[in-house]
Amino acid sequence: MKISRVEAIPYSIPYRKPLRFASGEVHAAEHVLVRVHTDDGVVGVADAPPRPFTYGETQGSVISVVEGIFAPAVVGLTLWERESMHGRLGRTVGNPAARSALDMAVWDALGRSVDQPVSTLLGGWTDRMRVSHMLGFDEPAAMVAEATRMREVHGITTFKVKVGRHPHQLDTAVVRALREGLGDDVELYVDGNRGWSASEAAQAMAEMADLGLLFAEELCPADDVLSRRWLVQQCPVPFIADESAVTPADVTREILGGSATAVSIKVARTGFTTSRRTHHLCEGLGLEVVMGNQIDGQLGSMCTVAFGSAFELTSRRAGELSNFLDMSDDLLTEPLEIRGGELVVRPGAGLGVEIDADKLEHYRQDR
Ligand code: MUC
Ligand code: MG
Repeated sequence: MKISRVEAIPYSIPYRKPLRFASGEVHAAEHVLVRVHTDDGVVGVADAPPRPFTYGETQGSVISVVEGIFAPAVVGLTLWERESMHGRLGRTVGNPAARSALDMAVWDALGRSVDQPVSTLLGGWTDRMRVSHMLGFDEPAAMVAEATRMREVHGITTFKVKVGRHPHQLDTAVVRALREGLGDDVELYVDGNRGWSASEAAQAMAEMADLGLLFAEELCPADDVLSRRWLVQQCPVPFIADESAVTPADVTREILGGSATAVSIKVARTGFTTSRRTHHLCEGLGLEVVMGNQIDGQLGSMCTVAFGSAFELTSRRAGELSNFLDMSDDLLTEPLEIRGGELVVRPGAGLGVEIDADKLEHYRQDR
């Protein structure tokens, strides 16, 4: 059960439809597949989606830190020694997607070794999550049409709307069109990816006051410290910290400082080991939690549902689990399916998914 080798494999899969938001846009899943091998032949996998516009990582930096620093730090540890691993990886700052993929691949390998699903090892609260679909920037009619199709085809009734454009009326018009087009039964919330100033955000929230929003997320930069607190104080719905609260220490700082009142947990940047700490912290503080999406493929989405379904708090709200629907292809042997607005944990050991060797061969970029 000792870790004997770690691989970091770059691959690229085009998106059918790019996702556009205030801090960037994604046209292809240029990710790194991390595989952890043990001396008794078990292989665990997870995915690292580098997001340079949020955390500064690139495919190259993920491969470099995994191969050069993280792999030598964990080879020789057993799969049970996850806290030792966490401590060793913690000696290197930053690199959240690289660290998380390695952590989750170890959990997958552990689950396979003991023949248990990762979600059971983590907590086993339920086996499914409701799905929230993220709507990227577009014209109001196109965004209403996409949401309508998601409801008809997949049964999704919760939508996160990307906002943060200028003038802000571009976005408030979309949210109004969604509410009018989809009716009162759908849940709507907004994510600004730091695109507005605090005063623009306050104005936009006032203009959307009658639209029954569930949450507001990162409407202005957390680095605008005092104006962000001013905004959060007057926000009529929970204000989610996403990219401003990556580590548990960030969560503590942002929440106690009055810069957010809810938290997005993304396993793509905190793995399972640190996400568990964040979950416990949020539970202790009495915060609402949303399972977020780092624009993940199917493997990353399976990791999110494995974690989100493991606890009552993380499965209470719909999780952001559907970005993979915009990809032209993926790496799993059995594609994920969102049915009745839900994504269900695969029953097998570990993450319950297998990588299709032919697809990986086709999309990998290191050959
Ligand atoms: C999100 O919730 O912000 C877009 C940028 C990023 O870092 O994650 C995505 C989704
Ligand atoms: Mg966000």
